[in-house]
Amino acid sequence: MVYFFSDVHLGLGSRESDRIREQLLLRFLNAIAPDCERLIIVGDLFDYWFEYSSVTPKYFFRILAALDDLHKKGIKIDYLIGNHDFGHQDFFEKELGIPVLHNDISLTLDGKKFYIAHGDGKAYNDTGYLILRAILRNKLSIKLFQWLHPDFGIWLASGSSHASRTYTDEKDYSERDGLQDFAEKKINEGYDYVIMGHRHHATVVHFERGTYINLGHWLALPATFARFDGVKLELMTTADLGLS
Ligand SMILES: [Mn+2]
Repeated sequence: MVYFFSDVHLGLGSRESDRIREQLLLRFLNAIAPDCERLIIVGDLFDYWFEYSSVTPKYFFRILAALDDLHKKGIKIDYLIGNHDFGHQDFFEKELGIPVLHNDISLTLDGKKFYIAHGDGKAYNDTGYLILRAILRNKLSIKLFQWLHPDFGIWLASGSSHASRTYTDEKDYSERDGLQDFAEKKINEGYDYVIMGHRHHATVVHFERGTYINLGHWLALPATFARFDGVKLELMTTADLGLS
């Protein structure tokens, strides 16, 4: 089985409300471990992530330990970053052995072609956001950030995460959904499945030649995720696994 999830946004809101998401994700990782061969995280696992040469955000250690356990059990994990959790250096790669991917993924699983993207920058009129993203992810901005005290730096990072949310949330998706149109384009190029997150709206759209799934989010329960069993891709909820 290959599992996909996105938009858990760990670190969002009060510590108490965040613990609910954290516990659910821990139970989810535990529940899928027996049959999971590969886990693909499709962005915004964290509401903010910013690391220094010797410091990482402290509230995420249980999740990091759980991912480390899965990886040690031989489960391949791919972590595609989103518009919130982009401040990575080498911690995931070096300490956990989990690659952090900065670009969309194209891969073939059991003969099916998958196109996987977080989804930011895919809506219409997203040029302003793409510029903001280029600045935030710029190597020099990240270097300058390194000189700030971590408490201040992470406070700023969670602030820019808020700005990113406000920016992308205020997008008018009502007339046409740029993500869905993007998915349709990819399917017409020959992909069987397109998987994205970011919109916080779980969706399954069947086109003539393929299917688009938006993974939804973990900010309300039950949380949503997708599973590919080698034949079909399904959108599921944590309630389907007996978790709520
Ligand atoms: Mn996002």
